[in-house]
Amino acid sequence: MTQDPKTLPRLCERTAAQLRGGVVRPALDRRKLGAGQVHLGVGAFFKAHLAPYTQQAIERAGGGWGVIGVSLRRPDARDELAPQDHLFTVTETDAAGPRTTLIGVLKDMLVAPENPGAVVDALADPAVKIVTLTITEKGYCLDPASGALDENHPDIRRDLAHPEAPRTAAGLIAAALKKRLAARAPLAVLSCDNLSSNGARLRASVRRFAELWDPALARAVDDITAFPNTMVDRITPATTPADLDKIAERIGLRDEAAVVAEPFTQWVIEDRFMAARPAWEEAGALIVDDVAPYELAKLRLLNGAHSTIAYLGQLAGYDHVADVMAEPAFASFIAAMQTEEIAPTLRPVEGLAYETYIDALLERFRNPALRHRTAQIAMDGSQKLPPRLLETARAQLERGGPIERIALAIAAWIECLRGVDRRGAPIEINDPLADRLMRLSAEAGDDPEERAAAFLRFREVFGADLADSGRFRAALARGLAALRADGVIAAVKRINAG
Ligand code: CS2
Repeated sequence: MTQDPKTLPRLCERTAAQLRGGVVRPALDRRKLGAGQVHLGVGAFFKAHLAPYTQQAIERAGGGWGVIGVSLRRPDARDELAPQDHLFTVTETDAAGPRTTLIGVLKDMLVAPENPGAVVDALADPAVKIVTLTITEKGYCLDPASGALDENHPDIRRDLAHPEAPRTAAGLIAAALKKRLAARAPLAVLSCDNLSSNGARLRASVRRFAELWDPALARAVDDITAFPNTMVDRITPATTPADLDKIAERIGLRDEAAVVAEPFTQWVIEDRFMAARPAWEEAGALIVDDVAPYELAKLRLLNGAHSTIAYLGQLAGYDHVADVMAEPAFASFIAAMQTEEIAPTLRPVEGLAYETYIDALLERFRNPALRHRTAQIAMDGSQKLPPRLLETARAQLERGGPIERIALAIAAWIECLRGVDRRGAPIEINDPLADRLMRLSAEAGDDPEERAAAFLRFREVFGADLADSGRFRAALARGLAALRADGVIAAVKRINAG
């Protein structure tokens, strides 16, 4: 008889020896591991991507690179991890079946809103040389269209009013730099989110925050801090209760912090550090002079296609990416969009064959073992669309290239904002600008030309330029009209046929 997976003993230091199911264990001594890295935003992506890289780097090259984890908002991650002595597992899954690794690099968890001072102290500790961030696009409090710090953001205003007890990433880093300055303790801060030029943007936003608080600090930021650009990649769906049960059954212990991801993983890091760092290259990371080509290829070809799958899929009533990709009309639309509308905007780079890259992406999207929800990717469209699809559209407008499929993807996002799919089932809108966008959707009406024009005036997303592009407006209106007249699959076929 098999035991109910919910009643199995909890994973922790004491029980870890009982793990079964071929779990790979960390080859490092946790008790002796110093804390040299702080990570902001301990979610599924950190657990599935950065943590395994740091673990392998320590296993192969040593170093005191244990991680202090920080949650910027909720205590959930700490509450899951603390009873497990901060141990958790990562399970890679595809048609070949699951493979699980135990991760032991996380040493402690802090929750910023509960104790901002403790987070600032951890970030200011001179033993800490590396800060990594996965806080999602909205965590940076930027104006999505311009990419500059949104000085009117309520969280930024609050942190500027109380800079000694900050809660935003920019505020926490600035407060820590102030303390580090006295000790001249250099630091590398790595943004690992899907923003273009993520390091440069974070640097500019921290500098701007500092300038508004204490101009002397702003002038000193570059003396002690490097902000390398990075490209991160691993598809990591949110863990479901069913995943937790399945993993517990296989490994014989209950891991409430478990994550599931695809086998593929990639990390490209700009070689811009001021002090020591984990030997991530030993774990397969690429350390390069210029991340931009990798980052643009990934943001536009992977994330741009992902968002397109998410909005077209949601509108047509598909819950998972792999199900959307199983519909031939969608699959050929995505492939054509990547090949004809996105790849031509990317500069050719030695060693990066876009055709092969696209084929591999389509295969990854089809992974039948990953239950990646379209609703998860559809979240925060106002923040995601500018770097994923609108920058591509701008590049195409400039070179006179095709934009019809990109425009249909944007039209699908706009149609999702009605809050119902084409079968009348509700679509939940999760977006920091949800209220304004949904109001706009209701007020913009049904006429495709007027609806397109009304949305293009939403500057945080479309900037000032796209509203003035007659070509873009017309393509968007055609996309909206096709989705209304034909239904989603017919619209996809029609636009794809040209
Ligand atoms: C996805 C990404 O949720 C999303 O918006 O597009 O999280 C995507 O899975 C990762 O960037 C893959 O590396």
